[in-house]
Amino acid sequence: MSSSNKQAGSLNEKAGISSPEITNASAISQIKNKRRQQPSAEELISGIISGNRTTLSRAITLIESTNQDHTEKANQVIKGCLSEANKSIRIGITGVPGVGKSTFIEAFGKHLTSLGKKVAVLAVDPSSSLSHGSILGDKTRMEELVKDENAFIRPSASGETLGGVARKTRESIILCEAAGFDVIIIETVGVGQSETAVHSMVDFFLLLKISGAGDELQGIKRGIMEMADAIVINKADGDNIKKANLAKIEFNRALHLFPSKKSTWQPKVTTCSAITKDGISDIWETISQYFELTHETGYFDEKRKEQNQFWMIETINEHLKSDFFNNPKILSQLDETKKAVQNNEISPFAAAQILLDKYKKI
Ligand SMILES: Nc1nc2c(ncn2[C@@H]2O[C@H](COP(=O)(O)OP(=O)(O)OP(=O)(O)O)[C@@H](O)[C@H]2O)c(=O)[nH]1
Ligand SMILES: [Mg+2]
Repeated sequence: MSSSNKQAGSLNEKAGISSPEITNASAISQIKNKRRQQPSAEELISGIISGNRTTLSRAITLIESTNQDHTEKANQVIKGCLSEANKSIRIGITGVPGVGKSTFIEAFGKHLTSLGKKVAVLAVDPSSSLSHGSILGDKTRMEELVKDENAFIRPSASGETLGGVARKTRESIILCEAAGFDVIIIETVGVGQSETAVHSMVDFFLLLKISGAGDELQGIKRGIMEMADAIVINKADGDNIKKANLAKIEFNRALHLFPSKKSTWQPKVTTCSAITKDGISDIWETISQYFELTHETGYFDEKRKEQNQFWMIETINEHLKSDFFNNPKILSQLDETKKAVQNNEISPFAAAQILLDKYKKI
């Protein structure tokens, strides 16, 4: 074997297969062109509604695209899916890195599919544009769920702003619901403001914790405790069980100090192990109780309506902001104005006003 052959051999697993003689170039290019053709909005809508996961993935990619043509098509698809959506339960899951979110979602998701539910897992993780999506790297942690035909797992959209990433996730929820997924899980890492964004797009918000050195409440943001409909202390297995039970008592005590929720739901604290699966089915029981209560009181629909309004305003905010900061006339003056503010030549408020006035005239 010559040395060049050896090189080729080390780069390719298999030698290339030459084209059979009956294929001709024009037929191949025709097939390739057909594959390249993008499906129409109608085709995407009917594919999604029939539960085709490949079409669903394609449509989500369209939502995530920043190309203006794609945005218009994505909007058509969302519109077409809206009437089919809304029949799901949306659950937000947050917790600091390493708490066991992925392992928990694997165990919880498998439990749900074993009950005949269809589960979609989406994420809001604005940092994922750097880390390439935490869920993607999680394929090993969610090994079983990834293979489950009743589950759909999609990593976080990458984007510069939390608002942008969150909006894309929210639109993806609609498509997943239209595709027949009845439980939508939205995962977020418990850092930054992403919990607030996720809280505003789900029906039930679950905070995942682990028992610490006894001082459980230390370092927990009060706002997150207040948002939680359930606090689940994970890794309650082996030597950890006792500590987890003590943590449960402490969290329960703390939760009683918060004012009661508008939903009238009293947040629950439970323990579980995502590894041994102990306590996983109880969590679903708790969530089901929440849905029973909020459907009965009408709070479920009321909250969704409020969330829709919130997202409308958020979308306008995002749009205006990006339109302003991407405007060439604003951009050309922004640095200079920033410097003037830095040098105390002008107050930040007056400087902002000048730029805003300029923008309004554009
Ligand atoms: N003993 C025990 N270990 C667990 C449990 N759940 C998760 N782990 C372990 O904790 C580590 C972190 O779990 P992940 O599921 O990756 O945690 P995560 O919250 O998704 O982490 P990030 O994706 O980095 O935010 C892994 O080594 C898991 O095996 C559990 O219930 N018991
Ligand atoms: Mg993870």
